[in-house]
Formats: sequence, C-alpha cells, structure tokens
Amino acid sequence: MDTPHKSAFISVVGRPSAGKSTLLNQICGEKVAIVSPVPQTTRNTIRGIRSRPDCQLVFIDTPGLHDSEKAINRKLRDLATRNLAEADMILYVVDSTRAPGKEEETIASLVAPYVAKCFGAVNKIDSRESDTTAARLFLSQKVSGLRVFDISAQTGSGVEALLAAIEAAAPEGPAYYPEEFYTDQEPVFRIAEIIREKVFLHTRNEVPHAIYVDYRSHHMLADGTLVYEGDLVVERDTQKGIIIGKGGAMIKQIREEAERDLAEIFPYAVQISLKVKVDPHWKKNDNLLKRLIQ
Ligand SMILES: Nc1nc2c(ncn2[C@@H]2O[C@H](COP(=O)(O)OP(=O)(O)OP(=O)(O)O)[C@@H](O)[C@H]2O)c(=O)[nH]1
Ligand SMILES: [Mg+2]
Repeated sequence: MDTPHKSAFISVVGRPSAGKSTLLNQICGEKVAIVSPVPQTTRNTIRGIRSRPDCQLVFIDTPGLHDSEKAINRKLRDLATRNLAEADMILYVVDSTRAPGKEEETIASLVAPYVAKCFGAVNKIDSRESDTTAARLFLSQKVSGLRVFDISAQTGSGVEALLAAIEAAAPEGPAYYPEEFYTDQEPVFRIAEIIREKVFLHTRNEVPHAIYVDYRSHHMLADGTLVYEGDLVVERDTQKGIIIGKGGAMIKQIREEAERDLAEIFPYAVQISLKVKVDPHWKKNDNLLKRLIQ
C-alpha cells in the first residue's frame, strides 16, 4: 500500500536576527526571503515550499518578534502570533550566539502552549560565539518537552535531520502547491524585497527601517527584459541624501546589486528604475501598512 501523502504549514518564529529567513532559504534551496544583519529585516509572511514525492512542507517566515508598542511593530507581532495559532506546526529558531534575555522569554511563553506541534532549532552552531548548552537549557526550562535540533542555517549543518523529524511528524494532507513551486510570492514583490535587502545591507542606523519600496509599474522590453519602476520612500530629507549617496553612488549600488541578484532568481533580466521620495508619515498610514504588511 502507498504511504499517505503528508503536508504541513509550518510557522517559523524567533527573535529578530535569529536566522529564520536564512533557514527558509537553506530549506528551499533558493533565495526566497531577504537576509541582513539588521534586526527586523522581514516585514511580511513569506512562504517557502519544500516538495518531496510524499510530503510537502510550506514554511512561513514571520517578522521577528520584537518588544515594542509602535504601530508597525504591533502589526508585525499580531501577524506572528496569529500565525502560531493557525499553523499546523511551529519551528522556533533560537540564536545560540546571544544570551536569551527577556525578548526570548516572551517568545518562549507564546510558543509553550503549542509545544506538541513545535520543533526547536538552536541556530548558528557554526559560529565561534555559539553556546548550544545555554540555548538548550533555556528551552528545556521555558518550553518543556520541546524537540530540539542544533543547526546552522548558513552552512546547512543539522538541517536535514531537523527536516526528517518534521516530515515524520507532519499530518496527512495534500500538496497545496505544484511540485516546482518554492515560493508563492509575486515577482514584483520579490523585486521590491531584494531592493529593500540592499538598503538594509548598505545603510546604517535608522535608515533601513525608514524605507519602503512602492511599486509603480512594470513592462517587458522586446528583448525580454523586465523593467520595474518604483519609488524608494524614506521619512526624511537627510535619509533621501543617504540613499542617493555622493553623485548618486549609493542608489546606483543598490540598483546594480539588486539587478545582479534578480538575474539569478528570474529566467529573464530585470532592469530597475527607482525614484527616491520623502513621506514623513508613511508608518502612520494605516492603509499603506495594511498593504505592506500581510
Ligand atoms: N554564523 C551564522 N550566521 C547566521 C546563521 N543564520 C543566520 N545568520 C546571520 O544572522 C543574521 C540575521 O539573519 P536573518 O536570516 O535575516 O534573521 P531573521 O531571523 O530572518 O531576522 P528578521 O527578519 O529581522 O526577524 C544575518 O546576518 C545572517 O547571515 C547561521 O547559521 N550562522
Ligand atoms: Mg527575516
């Protein structure tokens, strides 16, 4: 008799910078989610899909859970907590290079009620600062009974063992996506995300969090190149200056690096055209936040 097909929606949670998006990319074998050292890089729920003949796992990358009452942070947290309840399974990623602290305790307490459907990943074991003993002790105290795996999302070490355990525990269910899908994101969203990643990688302090990419339009050239037009919106004139850079050097670097990455992601070339605009109040615009954070 054939073994029944399995599938699961798995919510990936953890502190900002724990390595959730890096893990998603490692699992899918593709750059599905953007990654940067700046906490709160991910602003949306991003789906990464891993299909095998008898099991499809859909990982849902969530914004890092962060203690703050700002409207945008509250929205991000609501999104993550709603995902915990709705998900078939949960993957709780802990950064073993940082002491747990209060933020981690808050997340552990959100996760604890769901321990039966949860796996723990002690991440960054490749790093010299990694302290897996401390991370495991924390998890055993705060999420009693949690099944824990040591991994490096970056090198992939330990990830197959974690996936095998998740597959074994996944419920019976159909494949929700065609086998060749590794994400469900629209191309224009992925382009905006890659642009955002470059801003996160090349600017400092408040600038990464002050921007959003506003899609305007796209069209195909006769040679098959996709032209993407959008606005890079910042909150202040000084930030606009930083994003543009001396003689336009920064915006050029952002554009060129994004185009290079996108050439690997899509089977066609992408040409990006960006205008930098200032909107001091975009984070207070509820309709806009609703559109940006889903
Ligand atoms: N050494 C090491 N670094 C890692 C590993 N996983 C992630 N990182 C780094 O940690 C930083 C944060 O990684 P992300 O994947 O963006 O973290 P995240 O949890 O998605 O963060 P948010 O989206 O901000 O919540 C990046 O600089 C990664 O390169 C790992 O296994 N080993
Ligand atoms: Mg992320």
